[in-house]
Amino acid sequence: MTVLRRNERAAESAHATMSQAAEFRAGHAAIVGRPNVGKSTLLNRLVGQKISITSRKPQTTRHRICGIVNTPRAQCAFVDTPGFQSGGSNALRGMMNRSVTRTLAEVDVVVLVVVAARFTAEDERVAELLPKAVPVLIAANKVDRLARRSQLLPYIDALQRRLTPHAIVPISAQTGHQVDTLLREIEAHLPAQPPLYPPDQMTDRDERFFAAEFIREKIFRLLGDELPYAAAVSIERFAHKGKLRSIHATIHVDKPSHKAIVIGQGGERLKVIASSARKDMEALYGDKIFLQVWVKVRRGWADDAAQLRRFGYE
Ligand SMILES: Nc1nc2c(ncn2[C@@H]2O[C@H](COP(=O)(O)OP(=O)(O)OP(=O)(O)O)[C@@H](O)[C@H]2O)c(=O)[nH]1
Ligand SMILES: [Mg+2]
Repeated sequence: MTVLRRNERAAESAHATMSQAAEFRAGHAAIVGRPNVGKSTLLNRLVGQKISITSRKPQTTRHRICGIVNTPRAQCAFVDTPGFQSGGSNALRGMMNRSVTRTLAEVDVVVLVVVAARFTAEDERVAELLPKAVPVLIAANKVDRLARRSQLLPYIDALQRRLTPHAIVPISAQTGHQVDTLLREIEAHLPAQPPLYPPDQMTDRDERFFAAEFIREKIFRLLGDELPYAAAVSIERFAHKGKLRSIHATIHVDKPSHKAIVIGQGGERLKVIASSARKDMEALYGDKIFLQVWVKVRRGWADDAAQLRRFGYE
């Protein structure tokens, strides 16, 4: 599989800084939390590239994705996970939750993301899943939205007593506020060992994956509340011709009425979905894209294990 690489200059400078540290640390950190707290926004901020899709709607992330961050002292592979969902279930939700628990079993550090000054029953259920043997850091996100900063100290105190994490760092993944402080805390809890990934590797996913994900993001961002959950994207063709990538994608929806909504009047909505996804792909790959998108009705795909595997759900 071809994984996505950093450009040469960024890789060289990462390599130069990485070799300076006396005691180098490296490992994996899981980013977990209930849906919509800002896990994927945090991953993108840490990596400095948009690799994980985000939206105002909960349950945007469906696939585990790893983003690798190199600093002078450490290499940290962050694993973004789907928001953990309690209650009701279909095959898709089961797979998403299993991907969270599997990730928790594999990492050196856990970053539990919560929304600053809030701790809900759903947060509590995620906290109960956390392994006892692994250091847990809490990122209290969206501090830019806090009406009163004075809310923060009592909140941190209460959380510290309740969950006894190794640290609580108030951050804003959106503005970048204190994300560096969080990163330094995480580094300090990684095992001392050489880097696990080559310095030019940015993620564990290939270009096909991002093509499908960026299309799905536009569906989440541009369509009404119900429809995004009933849509999946597959890549039929991904061909390189010189510097041009030619991509054929299919959006699978549950019902014929959904198909009409995705396509829109005179195909307008589908055009907007495709062109904004193409711009994201061009920004990430640094080359031109020719993208064609079709819409197909596939009833019950979210409850069909074979279909889910076809769409890349593990
Ligand atoms: N104001 C503010 N909004 C944020 C911040 N971080 C994330 N958001 C917004 O919160 C919403 C959810 O962000 P995501 O990163 O998609 O959240 P997530 O936890 O990955 O969500 P799921 O994948 O659905 O579990 C988006 O609209 C983000 O723009 C922040 O620091 N401040
Ligand atoms: Mg997410």
